[in-house]
Formats: sequence, structure tokens, C-alpha cells
Amino acid sequence: MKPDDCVKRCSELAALARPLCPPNPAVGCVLTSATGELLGMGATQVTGGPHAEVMALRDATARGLPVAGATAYVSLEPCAHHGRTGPCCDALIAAGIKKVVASITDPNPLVAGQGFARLRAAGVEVIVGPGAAECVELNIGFFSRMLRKAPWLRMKLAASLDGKTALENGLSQWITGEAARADGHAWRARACAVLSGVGTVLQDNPRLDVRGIDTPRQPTLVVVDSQLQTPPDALLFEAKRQVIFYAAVPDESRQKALEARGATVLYLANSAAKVDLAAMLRDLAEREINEVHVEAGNKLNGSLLRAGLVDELIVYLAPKLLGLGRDMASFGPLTELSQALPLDFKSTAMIGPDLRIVARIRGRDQFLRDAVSLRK
Ligand code: AOF
Ligand code: ZN
Repeated sequence: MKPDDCVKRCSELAALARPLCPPNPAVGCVLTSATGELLGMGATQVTGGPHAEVMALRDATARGLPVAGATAYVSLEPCAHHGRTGPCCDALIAAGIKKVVASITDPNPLVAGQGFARLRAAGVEVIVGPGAAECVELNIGFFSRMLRKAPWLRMKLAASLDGKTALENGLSQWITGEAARADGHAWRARACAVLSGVGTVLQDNPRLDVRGIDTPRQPTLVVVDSQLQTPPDALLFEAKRQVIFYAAVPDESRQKALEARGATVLYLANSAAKVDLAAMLRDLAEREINEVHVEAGNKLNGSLLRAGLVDELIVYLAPKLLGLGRDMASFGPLTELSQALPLDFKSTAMIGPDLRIVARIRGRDQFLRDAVSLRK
């Protein structure tokens, strides 16, 4: 295999592992002989399971192929710490790997260059860089959690072409088509948490879980509910997954009723007796939440945008006009056009009859570019 193909295969292996391994980053590894023959491949397994490098070494063993003197391509720096598993850099050294081509330094402070240092100290040649952009995009939430101590926050919106998410009377089911809704579930599935607000819970009684997709795990559901108004018989309790309520005003009996349904209730109030959203995101990062997928109403959407906490929008636009109705997010009114929130369109795609736009709040991904340019 050519070096470029090995780097590409690592990204592909990592992408396949992506639904399995959060909060771990998705990593791929390819082992080749000095003459470029494929010896083994692997990817990160479910949390607590082996990392990509160990899977690739095992694959070579299973094929009966010796790896002494081989090159390891890997889409993240091999780890140097004892976490849920042992250090991959030591496993590579012990196997006699002579060269490591890694995409990017692991931002985890427990690793952060130490994996490369240990490999070099053992006489292994280390090259860093190929495939870095792919690795950070695939693991955007992991990089965000490690480098910003906050999850990557993606807000999903479904609207008519004139930007309405519901009629004035609240009717919203359904504006976009089935294909767009299925695509939305795929984005939910890749997140560590789905975030919504009590307004949506009371209005729509949604489940907010991943359906119609074969997924090994359900994202945690996070509900912003200042006064704990969620009814204990809400449909969201039907799905098997962790549910966390962030509240502001303590209420012991409501708290107990929600806890009796298996939920966790946390109080994080700001001075206005509302949930401190920035503190909530820091708390979620401490709970190993990498990507947060927001599906909420215009109030919570507006609060998150006003607080400068949104990184990315994923907008499904249906080819119809609804006229007067509900907006995507309530903030403003702004008084100058220069106050507009600047975005960069990242991608557009047709999803069935609807249009999907992924847009980033300008500058929010600077930490990724910094991480890519860092070569250790
Ligand atoms: C690697 N290869 O495939 C991945 C790595 O608790 P542990 O032992 O599973 O370690 C988790 C950390 O390992 C994670 O935070 C990240 O720094 C690194 N992930 N490292 O060498 C892999 N997924
Ligand atoms: Zn490792």
C-alpha cells in the first residue's frame, strides 16, 4: 500500500469506529512492512476496549504476519498513559515497530506529545501530520473537550425556506421530509448528548432518542429545566439512556419524582434564577461529553446563541413557505447589521427534497486549526 492510501485507510477505519467509541476519539491504524505490504489494521473499540494500534497488532498476529521492522500509520498520537487500557506507544515499541506516521498530537494532557517522545526515545522514527484535518473533523468534540474544556455544540434546525420552524399556533410536525428526519437521527447518533429545553418537552412530548438507525449506544439526554417542570410520565423516559436535568430553582418533590424515573438532577443557577448555560457545558465536558446535539425551541436556541455557546448549525430547509410563524432562535432585535452573527457555510447537500446546510459560527473552530498546525 502507498503511504497516502495508508493514511486514507486510517481515516476510513476511524470513521467506521465513530459511533462505537465516544467519549474516546475514533482512531484508525494500519501496519505495513518496509516494502509496503499490508500486515494489519484496526480501529478504536467501545470505551474501555482496545485502542486502534492494539487492534492492528492483533490483526497482524491473527494473519500470522510478523511486524518487527514494520511501519505503523495511525490517525492520532499513540497514547502513553495507563487509562482504561495500557499505553499504545509501549505496545508498538515492544512489537518492534520501526516507524510511526501519526496524523496529530493527542490533545489529552495525559498524552500530549509524550507518546511521540517515548517512541523516539526507543529509536522509532516518528512523522506527524498526514491526515490531521480529517482526524480533527471526525473527533471535533473530543478536541473541543480536551482543548476548550467544553463540548462542541451543534444546533439542529428544521425550517421552511423562509426560516420558520412552526406555525404561529405551534404546529410543526412535519416541515421537513422523512429523509431529512432520518439524517437528523444520524447526527444525533454521533453526539454524546442531545440537549433540549423544558419548553419543547411540554409542547411536543418528544423522545429525543436515536431511532431507525442501528446504533450501539444512545446519547445522554440533557434537559434545561429551570423549575423542574418536566412531568415524570414524559415520553423521554421511555428510552434506555442517561437523562440529566439542569435546574436553577431547587424543588425537592419534583426532583425526587424525576430521580425515581432514573434521571440525574443538577442545580446550576445564574443570578437570574435560570440555568447557567456556560457552566452547564463545562460540567458536561467533565462528564466526558464530546459533542452536544441541540434540538430545542427558539427560546433556548436564542439563549445559547446570545451566550456565544453555539459552534455549528445544521439546518434543514424545506422547499415551502410558511409566512408568519415561529423563528429558529429568538434573539435581538439587533440595531446594526454589523451586529449580525457571522457564519461560514461548511457544506450543503440535498437530503431528499430538502436542503441541508452545515454552517459554523465564524472563528469557533480556530482551536482546531491551532491543533492541526501543532507538530510535536
Ligand atoms: C490511542 N489509540 O485508538 C485511541 C486513543 O481510557 P483509555 O485507556 O481508553 O484511554 C483513552 C484516551 O486514549 C483518550 O482520552 C485519548 O487520549 C486516547 N485515545 N489513543 O493511542 C486510540 N482512541
Ligand atoms: Zn492507546
